Amino acid sequence: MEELLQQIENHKQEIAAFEAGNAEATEAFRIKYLGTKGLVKSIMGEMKNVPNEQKKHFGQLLNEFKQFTESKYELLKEQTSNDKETAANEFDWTLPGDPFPVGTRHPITLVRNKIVNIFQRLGFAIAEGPEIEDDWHNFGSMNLPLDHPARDMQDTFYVNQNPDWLLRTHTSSVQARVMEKQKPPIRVICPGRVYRNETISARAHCFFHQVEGLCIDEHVSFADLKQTLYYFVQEMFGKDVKIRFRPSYCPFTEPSAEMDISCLICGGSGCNVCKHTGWVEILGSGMVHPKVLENFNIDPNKYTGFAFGMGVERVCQLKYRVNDLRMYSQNDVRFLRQFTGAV
Ligand code: 2U9
Repeated sequence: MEELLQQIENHKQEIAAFEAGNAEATEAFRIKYLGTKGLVKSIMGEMKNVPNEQKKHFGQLLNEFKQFTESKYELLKEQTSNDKETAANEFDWTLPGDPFPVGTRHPITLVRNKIVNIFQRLGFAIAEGPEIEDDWHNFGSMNLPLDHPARDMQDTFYVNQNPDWLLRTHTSSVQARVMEKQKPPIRVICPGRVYRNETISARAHCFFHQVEGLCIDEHVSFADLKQTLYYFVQEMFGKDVKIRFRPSYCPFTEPSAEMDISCLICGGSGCNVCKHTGWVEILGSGMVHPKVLENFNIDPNKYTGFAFGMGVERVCQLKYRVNDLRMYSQNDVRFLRQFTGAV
């Protein structure tokens, strides 16, 4: 009997030390100790060899051994059989979700929207038109003579099938279409892509984006032009920025003037960006040429108008110091991402 007691003690130690890494090991434990041919059953079978006067004492010991083994099995089962469920219960549902990568608006879009929005607040309506234009809307009606260099194949993309068709070189063609349909008062802002036959470099591209404006009514003066553009600059670049006008030449405006703003980098004291002049050019403008008004049956003795045009890339360059035009169309996300939340 001593031997049996020793055996039970050894098994108890073995069982206590048993570790199950997974559900299969727990099942192996069950078969080994609690199965129909398992150890507990076989030790129970030893009862028949125990003398009668010791049966009660042994019976208690064996039952205790059986319960000990069963509770160990329950513990192993809990530890291993519900692996997945346990993992799910331990997941912290309050953690923030995985970031969802979203795109950003292109800087040209952001700046164009900002420009357009400023003029909309002044009562300008947005007008759009086709990128493939005819000679009249792009050049003829704009008072560009037949021998004007802009009309040259070297400067303008013509459509092969029809020599009268071209890729618009400015969005003035949109204003031409507005004037065809609508009579004064006219106040439109025309954003859009334009094309010019240029060799691509840091400073030139074969397409870029313009915003042009046109305001025609009775008694519209150069003072209106100046105040409108001054408001635009203050909204776009801030209240401290100064403006100046320089006389220039443009076939569709007379008089014409280029507008500079005080250099945003040095504030006017002189730096590389403004070539030490304190000023940078931002747009072209002028009073609509009487011939252009006549081309659309608008009486130049009754109506006057001002117009202006600017390159969106140029405004973007001044605002964000982009110094290579090619960046706008390379779609390098390292460049594009920098404008998240800008403007
Ligand atoms: C109509 C009449 C007049 C639009 C104008 C400019 C002056 C001008 C350039 C600025 C830089 C083009 O993008 S750029 O290369 N624009 O200098 N544009 S006045 O004048 C118009 C437009 C439409 C019917």
